[in-house]
Amino acid sequence: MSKIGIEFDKEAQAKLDYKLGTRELYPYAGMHVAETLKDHDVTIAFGIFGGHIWNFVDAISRIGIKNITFLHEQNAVYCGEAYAQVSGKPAVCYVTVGPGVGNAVSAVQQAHLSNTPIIFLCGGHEIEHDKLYNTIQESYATELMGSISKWAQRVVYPHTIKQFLTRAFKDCQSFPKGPVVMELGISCLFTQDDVKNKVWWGLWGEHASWIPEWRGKDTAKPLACGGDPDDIASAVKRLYEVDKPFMILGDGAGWANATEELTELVTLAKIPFTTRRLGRAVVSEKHDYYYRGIPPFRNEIDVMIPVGVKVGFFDGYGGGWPESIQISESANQIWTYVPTSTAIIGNPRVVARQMIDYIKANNLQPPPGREAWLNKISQGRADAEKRRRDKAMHYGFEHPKYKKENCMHYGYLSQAIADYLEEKYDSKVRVMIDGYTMSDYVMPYLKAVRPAQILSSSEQAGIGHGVAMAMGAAFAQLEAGDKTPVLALMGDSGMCNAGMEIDTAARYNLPIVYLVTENNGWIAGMKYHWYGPEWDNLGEQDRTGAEWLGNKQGFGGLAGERSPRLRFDKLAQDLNCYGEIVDRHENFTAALDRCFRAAEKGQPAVLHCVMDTDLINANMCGPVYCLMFAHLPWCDLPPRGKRARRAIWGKPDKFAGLADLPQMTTHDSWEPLSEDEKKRS
Ligand SMILES: Cc1ncc(C[n+]2csc(CCOP(=O)(O)OP(=O)(O)O)c2C)c(N)n1
Ligand SMILES: [Mg+2]
Repeated sequence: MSKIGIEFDKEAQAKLDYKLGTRELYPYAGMHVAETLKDHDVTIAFGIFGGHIWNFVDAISRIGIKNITFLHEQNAVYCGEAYAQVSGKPAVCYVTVGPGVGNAVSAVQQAHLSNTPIIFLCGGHEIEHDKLYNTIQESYATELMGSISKWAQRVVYPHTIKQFLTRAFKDCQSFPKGPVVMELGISCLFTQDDVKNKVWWGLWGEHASWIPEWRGKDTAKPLACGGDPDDIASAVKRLYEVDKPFMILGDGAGWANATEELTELVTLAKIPFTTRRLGRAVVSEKHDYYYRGIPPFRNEIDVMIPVGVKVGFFDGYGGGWPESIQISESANQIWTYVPTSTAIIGNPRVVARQMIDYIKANNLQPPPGREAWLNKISQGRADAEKRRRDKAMHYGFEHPKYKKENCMHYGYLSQAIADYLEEKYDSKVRVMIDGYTMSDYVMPYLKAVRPAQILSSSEQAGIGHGVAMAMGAAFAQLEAGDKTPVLALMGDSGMCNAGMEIDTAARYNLPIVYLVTENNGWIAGMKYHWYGPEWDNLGEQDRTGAEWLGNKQGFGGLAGERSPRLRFDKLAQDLNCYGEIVDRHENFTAALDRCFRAAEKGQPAVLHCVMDTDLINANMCGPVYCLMFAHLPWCDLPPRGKRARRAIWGKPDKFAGLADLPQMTTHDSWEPLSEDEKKRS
């Protein structure tokens, strides 16, 4: 056992020639924090120190927990989120009061949306100056974060720290999981423990608030519940009546650690399935019954079984779903807009086991029509895979544009990445999804074979999180003895947003490859669809080349274009990472391989990929974005914007004026723009 601080070591204290507490603060608030973390098997904590929190940051280290120091609080918490998702344990993140709390907001919000358990510890200013705005670093974490956490608590007395923190560990892991904010302010630090004797005269003693290891060896484990046996029976019976069930494994299935049980269930009951987010590869995506996404013949599905799925925006709120059997660990995530024959509240691992037991006890056999359904699914999967590969190759190095120009196509890269990961790593590499354009192309190509393999910003749909999430995934893997490199798919602007943090990845020798799809800014290609080549639809002052405050701007618009373009490979090299740049398809895989080799040796790598700047995420011209751009007058739209708007919203009950125009079809977002299409109208 490594050396621990003397304040945690009773034997060492006995040998001291003075009484602890006469020459220093003892006991102190940080001790209670550190001891509670230790009780909950915490091994690592992520954050940035500050005056108000040194007491617990130091204690965390002195008790033997590893501190990871970041450059920006946002990244410490993003890192914690991925660490929790990969390790299955709550992450501990800490920030100082004021600026630290402010900087952490986006990431705490994301963890709240992704239902990830985080113990978020922050400092607090002294209560006696509340709302006077006359002290240093005033912040109100409980108010600021009240709506983006499961529970936000200001702890005032040191003797209550263990009680609140122990409860925080229990609550953050109960479904729906989420971050718990604990503000441990100056009052906590400088009030002495014996205040309880002064206030309550010690009426209830220590145990009234806290007992050590309240659940014995299970203290750190999440609580789990099973389903109502009557609901289990009716769900299983229904599954064995119908020919064409389809299961969706979501976040809740991932958190439940249900690989063994769910694999047995889908195999035994012959249920085709797809996987979402943290549910990806809870059952391997190489399983025979796997289908990527919901099949195009979805109308044939007769019973849908969402398991731990947040049926929301990204599922079209379940619109058009048939009868469903919903399984979730919390009533909070049983969706009342989904037509439901049975709703089971229970941990997916426990519920799957209950269902298996019922099937076996009753010796049930799937109906005869099930085989044809399974065949259809597997044929559909093979066809879709072939279609995807053919399409990617069509835009590969034989394509005239990429023979001629030094830039690459997102579709080709998607296939090349998936092939590389399969060939070298049996598709076991964890992938962080960040770059907006790349995310649209790459998702169907990635294959996952182990849980928490494809991580994203979930409903937050942010950018920049991938830099530190890759670090969290790497820390969790390394703790488990797994040195497989982690791949972060970054957009160039997301990389600018958070990319200095690769310095931290380098300091801790993390095996990460940052693949940056550089397209000269924030989706620069959108100008050809909605604005015009010179950002013509913006005000004069924002157009390309406009003069402003006496200076001629090299570029204009909204995308942050620049000339010369940024060089992430050079930035990486200066930050002690490996860096390369690649701009041709035929050189891509070898460059990617060199980056993985560097990462394997513990040097984070950055692969700057020069992309075709014309290409955009298909959603930019899909129904939602066509509405987001519906304010731009038709007469001002470039050709692709016109086509998309006419094709999607040109309906008499929507835009009657559009409906009167001749019909148009939307373009394929994979197809590079022609010179004509780059014109304004
Ligand atoms: C934090 C945050 N700010 C703004 C947005 C809105 N947004 C969505 S995608 C995008 C552009 C992303 O640019 P980049 O990271 O370069 O990726 P690209 O799509 O260009 O590949 C923006 C600004 C967001 N999702 N998150
Ligand atoms: Mg970009």
